[in-house]
Amino acid sequence: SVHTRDEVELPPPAIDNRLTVHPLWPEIDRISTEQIQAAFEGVGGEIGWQLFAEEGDMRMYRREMEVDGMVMDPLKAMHKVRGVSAREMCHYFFNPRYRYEWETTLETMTIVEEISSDAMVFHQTFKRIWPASQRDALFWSHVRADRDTYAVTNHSTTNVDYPANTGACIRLFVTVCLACRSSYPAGERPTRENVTTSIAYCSTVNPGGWAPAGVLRAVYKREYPKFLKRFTSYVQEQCRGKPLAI
Ligand code: 6CM
Repeated sequence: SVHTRDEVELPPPAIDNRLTVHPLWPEIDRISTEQIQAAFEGVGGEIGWQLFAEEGDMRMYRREMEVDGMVMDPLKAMHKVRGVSAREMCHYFFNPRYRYEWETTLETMTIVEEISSDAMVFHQTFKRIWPASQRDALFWSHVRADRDTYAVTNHSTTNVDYPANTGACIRLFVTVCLACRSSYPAGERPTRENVTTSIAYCSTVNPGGWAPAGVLRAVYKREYPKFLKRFTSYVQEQCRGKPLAI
């Protein structure tokens, strides 16, 4: 190539290489991409999805699935929330400083690793549900903007400092995706007053060890709608009176 004396090499673009060189990155990238693509795919016409909760704009579906007698029902929820943006939703879901304020099944949360500003590893213990043993989980969490979608993906991982099934807890395995899209009237600027965010929340939990199917399904049926209603109204409350972050 021909260079004149005045030309200088440009520095590389500002990428966060703490994330891209991390050994978990290929998995984080692949699973997040898959989850976000699947999140808004319909459940309506598909065989096996049953609507189990409906309230206002919220609809929750599950597919009954058992592997070796353990309940692994995939769950999918759709919701519409006014007055908050997709970005705000994901900010409050990802950021650990708010988690105890909306997550009611949580007993403890520890930050295991801060991979980058948009990826972390968490260890969490959950409240015990009688008559099953207490559960814990170790998962990475990643927030990203992907075209018109903001999303947080959580997926179980391992860490030598947090071995599974050594204490009182049984390790559960989770894949969760909260995907959000904002909309506002064509030709208008987005404001707190005219913005609506569509949410797709998908969750699959493998309980990791014996838990009575009936109890587990009853807990999910009660706790997932409670979580989504509580979390969305928490974000609305947090955002009230603040400028819209789009
Ligand atoms: O997605 C949710 N929360 C995130 C932040 O905490 C994260 C959590 C994933 C763990 C989901 C596990 C739920 C199981 C809780 C019940 C305890 C199980 C006991 C089993 C023995 C009978 O993605 C919101 C999760 C809302 C769950 C209702």
